[in-house]
Amino acid sequence: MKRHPLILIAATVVATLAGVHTFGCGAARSARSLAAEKVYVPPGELDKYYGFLSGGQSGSVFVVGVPSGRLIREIPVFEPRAAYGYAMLETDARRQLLESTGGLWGDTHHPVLSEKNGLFDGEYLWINDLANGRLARVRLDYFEADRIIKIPNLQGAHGIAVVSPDTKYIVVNGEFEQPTDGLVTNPAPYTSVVAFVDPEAMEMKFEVRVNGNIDIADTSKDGHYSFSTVYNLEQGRDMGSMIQYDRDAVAAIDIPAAEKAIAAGKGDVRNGVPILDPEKSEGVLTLIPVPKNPHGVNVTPDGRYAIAAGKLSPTVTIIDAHTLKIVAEPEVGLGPLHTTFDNRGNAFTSLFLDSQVVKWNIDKAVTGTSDYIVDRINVHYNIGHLQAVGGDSMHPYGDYLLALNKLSKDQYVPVGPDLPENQEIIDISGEKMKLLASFPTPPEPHDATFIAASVLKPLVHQTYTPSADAVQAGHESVVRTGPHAVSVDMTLIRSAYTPDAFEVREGDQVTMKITNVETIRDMIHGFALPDHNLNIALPPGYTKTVTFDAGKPGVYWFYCTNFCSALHLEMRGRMVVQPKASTVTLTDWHAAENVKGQLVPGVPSTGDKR
Ligand code: K7E
Ligand code: CUA
Ligand code: CA
Repeated sequence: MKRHPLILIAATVVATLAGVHTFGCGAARSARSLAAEKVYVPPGELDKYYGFLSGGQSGSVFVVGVPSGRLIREIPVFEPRAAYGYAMLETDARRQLLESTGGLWGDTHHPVLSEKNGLFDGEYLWINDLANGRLARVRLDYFEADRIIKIPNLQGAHGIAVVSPDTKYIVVNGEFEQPTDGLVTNPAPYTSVVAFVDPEAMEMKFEVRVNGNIDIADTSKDGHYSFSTVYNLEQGRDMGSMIQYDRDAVAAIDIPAAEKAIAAGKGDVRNGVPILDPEKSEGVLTLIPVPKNPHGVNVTPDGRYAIAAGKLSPTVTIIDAHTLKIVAEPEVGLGPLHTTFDNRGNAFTSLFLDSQVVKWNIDKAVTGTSDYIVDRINVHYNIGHLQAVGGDSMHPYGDYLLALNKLSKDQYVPVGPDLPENQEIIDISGEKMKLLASFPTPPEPHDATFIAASVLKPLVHQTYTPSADAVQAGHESVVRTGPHAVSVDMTLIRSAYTPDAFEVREGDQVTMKITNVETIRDMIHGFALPDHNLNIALPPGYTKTVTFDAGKPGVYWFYCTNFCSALHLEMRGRMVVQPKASTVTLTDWHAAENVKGQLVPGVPSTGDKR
């Protein structure tokens, strides 16, 4: 293309002016590029940390890369999810389990990682369902929920924690109090329990009765105590009566003492679980008075202190985690909710009302040195949890912190009256905190936990190991197993179903065992069957058995929903449902088919089937 010289000159002038303009904003620009560089992960490179964010009322866990903030995966837990074929089918055992334990939804708040010697080992992640009193475990080698249990004798499974340093139990706090005998005929007094769950078997071990709406949990690093905040020592039934006292409590449970009392048969068994009444078992429960409707409790990485956030008091209470004595109660700001830690002796507390993160020095606060506040940074807006990478382990990494904000307000283009949640990544590697980047999430993460990619990545499986009953290539079959029952054994590999056609009759029950025989990571095939409410996703090596009603007579094309090759769209097949009275066989049906298809003028037909 030929350009007029004047246009070239004009373009040069504009470019020069733009250059001058850029130069004028140099300082602002370079602060931006510095921040961008800290969170920029170039295409093809990997994030340094896996972040696990609870999905709140999404009922799931979000997997986010840190520092990029990229959403890498959603792990469905308490909610069916079509994209992964999770708990979708009425006959699916996991769906039936969800239905029988509270429903096809959940409210996940607190993701916690398994520990060995106080280090995250990358084996499991646990997550609570506040609404329906459940606890789920996610296997991190498959990123898949493998166990879900209902916790008996409590309502509102809220705070959960791993008993350090080797994951002896998962602690689950029951927040909503219930009549003691579980009967509405005896409404007073109300009570609740802290539950101790075996992490491997996912079975109840014992419970300890605690009154007053047990909220957030953590444990001492030596595994001796569990700590739970209690915000309704008043045992009020409405908001006004819950804020009468100046102090509520942190409930410290002496775990070895509780185990001893259980072993001595001191528990009253209800719904198969022994419950300890602390009034009858001395030394099990200590109530430490802290102000006022406390929320979070977090143990320092060195295990010396448990720190309770005051919520309605502008203070945090620093408790000696061995003697259970209060050692200091410094002011930090308005609405303190949760605390996390770096590897240099600093704590970071979220301030819901101030919309800030405050950084403070633990030793200085304990010794009463006046300059214990190190820094404050504004977040957007009304922060709930915050979590520094590794801040909930004995070895924090100390470089990034995630602020999990409840309201995004003006931070994103509006998407209706309902706006996304706002997560912000803060650089905590220096003395001053620096806000680096933000990213929106669906509703509504509460807490997060992080593990180094170098630890977890090598543990993640490439494929599923085929189960003993997997369908082998070459051994596919269609067998009538009864007057009204047909079994189909099917394999999937790029990009075909074998068999790609089968025939059943109206009124038949169809049982399909489908194996994806691919051996390459991420080579997923779907099986979507129209008008049968059936879509499953099969990762490589995976076998799924489904049973469904044949439905109305007709031809139903099943097809692959996961893009798998250039011939993905051709990956399909047919289920033919014959009317009850029909005598046509599959052979007749093949023979009678129109095999030519429509001819394109001038293009010779190969004569193949359409
Ligand atoms: Cu503060 Cu459920 Cu952890 Cu929400 S809880 S914020
Ligand atoms: Cu298989 Cu697309
Ligand atoms: Ca209270």
